Amino acid sequence: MKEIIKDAAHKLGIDTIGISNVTDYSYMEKFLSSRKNNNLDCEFEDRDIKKRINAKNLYPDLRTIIAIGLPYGEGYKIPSSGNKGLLSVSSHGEDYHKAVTSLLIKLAEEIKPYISFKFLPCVDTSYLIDKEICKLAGIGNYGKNSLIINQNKGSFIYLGYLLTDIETETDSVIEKDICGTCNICVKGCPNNAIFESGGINAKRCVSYLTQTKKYIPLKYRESMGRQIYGCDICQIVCPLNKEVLNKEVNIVYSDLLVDLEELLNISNQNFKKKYGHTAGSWRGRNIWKRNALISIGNLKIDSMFQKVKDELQNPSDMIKIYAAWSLLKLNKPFAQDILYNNLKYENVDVKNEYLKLLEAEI
Ligand code: B12
Ligand code: SF4
Ligand code: SF4
Repeated sequence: MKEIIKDAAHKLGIDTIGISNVTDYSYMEKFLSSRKNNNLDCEFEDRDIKKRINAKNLYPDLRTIIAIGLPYGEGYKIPSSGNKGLLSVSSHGEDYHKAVTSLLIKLAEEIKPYISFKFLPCVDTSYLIDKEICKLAGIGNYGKNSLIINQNKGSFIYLGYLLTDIETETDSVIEKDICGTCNICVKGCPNNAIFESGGINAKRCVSYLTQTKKYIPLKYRESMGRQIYGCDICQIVCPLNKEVLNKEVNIVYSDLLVDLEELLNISNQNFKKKYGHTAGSWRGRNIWKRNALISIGNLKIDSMFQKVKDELQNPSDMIKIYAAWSLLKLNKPFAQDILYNNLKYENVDVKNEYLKLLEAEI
C-alpha cells in the first residue's frame, strides 16, 4: 500500500510526501498550554487545546495520515521597488489552500483504484497542528524559526495532508537537529520574535501583525516595514533555503508588489477582483488598508501626506488612528497641528488615541 501511495504521488509530481499513523499528540498539551499561558499564541489557533491534540477529534475513523509538502518561492528575490507595499511569497499566484487541497484530492483519486477508502483533506485552516503532523510523517523537522524544513526543499513548502482510514506502513520521523549553532533567523527577525532557543512569540511576528484585527502596539509598527501581508525574512535569510532561492527559474514575482495609493482608494469590489485569488486576501480590504497606512509612514512617502490626511475623515475609527500615526511619521509638526485641531470633534476612543500618539515618540 505504501508503494502504491508513493507511486501515485510521484505520478502527480509530488516528491515531498510522508506517511504517519500517529493520531494522538497529547504529549504537546504542556507545551501548548504554557505557550497560551505566557501569551505567546495567537487568535489564528483554536483556543481549545484538548481538541487540537488528537486528530481523531476531527476524523474518528482515522488510521493513516498521508502528508505532503508543496514547494514554492523558487528563485525568489525581494522585489526592489522603493515606494510599494509587499506581500509575502506565499501570496504569489493561486491561493495555496486551493492548490494543495486540489492536489490532495487528485492524490486520493489516484490511490482509489487500488483500495476503497475515505479521506479528509486538511490545509492550514483546520484546528489540527499541521507542522507536528507533517513532522511525524517524515516531511522535515522544525527550524529555530519554528517552520518545518525539508532536507531538499527547505522551509518554502506549504503543508497539507489526507486524514484516511487506510491501514499501511509508515515513514520514519526525522529527529536530527537541523539548525545546530546557526542563529541567523534569530538575529534577522525584524521584531525579535524568534527565541534564541528556538520557537517564536506569535504576537511579535510581523506576519501576525499584518493579519490581526487587534490593536498593534506602537513599538511594533516600525518592524512591519512595508509589509501588507505576511513576512518572509526568517526564511529568506535561512541558509537551508539558499538552493531554492538561488534556483534559476522563469517566475516573475512582481505581483507581490502593492500600489499603496491605489490600496487607499480601492473599492471592496475592485479589491476582490485584483487580490481575491491570493492567499492573503482573506483578511479583507480594511486590514490591508491599515497596513498600507503603516507602510506609507515607514517608507516616509511625503508625497502622500494629503492622501493620508484625508483618511482622518474615514468612517472607520481603526483607519483614522493608523492614518494619524502615519501622518506623524511623515511630518510631525504639521500632523500635530492637524490632530490637535481634530480632537474637538472626535469620539472618546479616537480622541484618547490621538492624545496618546501626540505624546508618544514617533
Ligand atoms: C497560527 C499560525 C501562524 C501564526 C503563529 C506561527 C507559529 N509559529 O505557530 C502566525 C500568524 C505568526 C503565522 C505566520 C506564518 N505562517 Co502560519 N500558521 C499558523 C497555523 C494556523 C497554526 C500554527 C500552530 O498551531 N502553532 C502552534 C505550535 C504548534 O507551533 P510553534 O509555536 O511553532 O511550536 C513548535 C516549534 O516552534 C517547535 N519548537 C519549539 N521550541 C523549539 C526549539 C528549537 C531549537 C526548535 C528547532 C524548534 C522548537 O516545536 C513546537 C511544537 O512542538 C498553521 C496551520 C495549522 N493549522 O497548523 C500555519 C502554518 C504554521 N503557517 C505557515 C506559514 C507558511 C506561515 C508564514 C511563513 C506565512 C508568511 N509568509 O507570513 C509565517 C511564518 C512565521 C513563523 N516564523 O512561524 C505554514 C508553515 C509551513 C512550514 N514549512 O512549516 C503552516 C503549517 C500552514 C500550512 N499548512 O502550510 N502562522
Ligand atoms: S515571519 Fe518575519 S517577523 Fe515572523 S518570525 Fe519570521 S522574520 Fe520574524
Ligand atoms: S536560519 Fe539557521 S537557525 Fe534559523 S531556521 Fe535556518 S538554519 Fe535554523
